[in-house]
Amino acid sequence: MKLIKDKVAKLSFVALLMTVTAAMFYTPTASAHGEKSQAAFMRMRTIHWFDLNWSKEEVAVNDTMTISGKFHVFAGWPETVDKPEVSFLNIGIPGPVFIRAGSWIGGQLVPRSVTLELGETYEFKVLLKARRPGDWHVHTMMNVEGGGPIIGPGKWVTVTGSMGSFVNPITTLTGETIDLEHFNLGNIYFWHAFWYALGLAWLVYWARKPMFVPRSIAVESGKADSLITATDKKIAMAFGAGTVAIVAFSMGSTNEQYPVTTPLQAGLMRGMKPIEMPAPTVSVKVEDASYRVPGRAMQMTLTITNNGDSAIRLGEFNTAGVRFLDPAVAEDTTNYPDDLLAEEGLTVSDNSPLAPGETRTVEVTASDAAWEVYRLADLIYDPDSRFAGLLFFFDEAGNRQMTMVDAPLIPTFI
Ligand SMILES: [Cu+2]
Repeated sequence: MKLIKDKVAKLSFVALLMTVTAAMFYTPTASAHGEKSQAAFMRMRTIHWFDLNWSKEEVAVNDTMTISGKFHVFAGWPETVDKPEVSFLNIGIPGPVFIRAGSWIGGQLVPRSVTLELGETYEFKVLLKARRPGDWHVHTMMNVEGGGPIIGPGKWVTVTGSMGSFVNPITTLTGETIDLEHFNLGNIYFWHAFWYALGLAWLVYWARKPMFVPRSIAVESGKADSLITATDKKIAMAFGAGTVAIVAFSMGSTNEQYPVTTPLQAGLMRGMKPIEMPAPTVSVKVEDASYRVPGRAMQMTLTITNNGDSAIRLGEFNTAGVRFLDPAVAEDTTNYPDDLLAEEGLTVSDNSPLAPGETRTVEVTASDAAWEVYRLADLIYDPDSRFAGLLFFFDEAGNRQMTMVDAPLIPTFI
């Protein structure tokens, strides 16, 4: 009996060891950085990123790459997120592994916060210059004041080379070319060290003599004055006057060295130019929409009317950065991040060409692991069970048009 017990104990110990070892060696690659944990309805009902393009997947230190695309600011913006009156086009990376050499919305450089209008679609571009070697998951993102970060799709980009060779040269309006990576560092080190040393010198001057008990006794016995000698007073004056003199002198010399300086440039940029989107010739009505809990898919019943003059087919449904495609109609050619791309994720009950003037009600299923991986299934925990997304229709010539859908999304349970 005892033998069996020992054996069981030994075996379970081995099993435990194996589990621990396996756990230590299991390093899952994070493929999302923050967005998964955000409320699903917020991600579906704020900013829709589409037509994204990462110009490179591998880039050497000092080389540049661009992320470009479009984003639609959803008109049914959630109450708890402030309207994007003050927003900032950011990039989601773990620190400056790239530097942002430029960012544009509608062709306008946007180093400051901008005002975005609900319901509008904008074009953007971000120019990144590689700085730190590694594999980085690069996201587009929008910071909304009073709302928080709205994270767009992320894609892995590899930076090669060595960070030591990174340079960030700029030519100032006074004609000097400086490297922002190192500019003025020596000066900052010098002045901080200088003033720190001066503070230490003052402390050391007094700390040469006994500091606490003898002085306390002197003060208590009424001989406080004896603690500060005439020399002490002179030294104190020297420190005081010297500090003022050094401040005044170095201020003057700095002004001489940099005669032209401007204040920090700041302030909201209004009047961002949206894309003139052609009025869609297809109209879509969401009759109902549901998702199974638990499950990996959502279903919509859509009534589609083609008001244009060419037959159309539904090619894509895009929500929260996840793209569901019907492979018979649309194919991704942009190397969209795998984990967000459901190449065969969209099934339409009848996706035969819809002739001009025709109306058809179809069942659409958007299904992919991404629905669960990106926790859109977690809509069940949200206080507003509504979704929104983009539908892309293609005519016979391959022209695309976009329509917005937005409706309640009702869970169904087994
Ligand atoms: Cu990420």
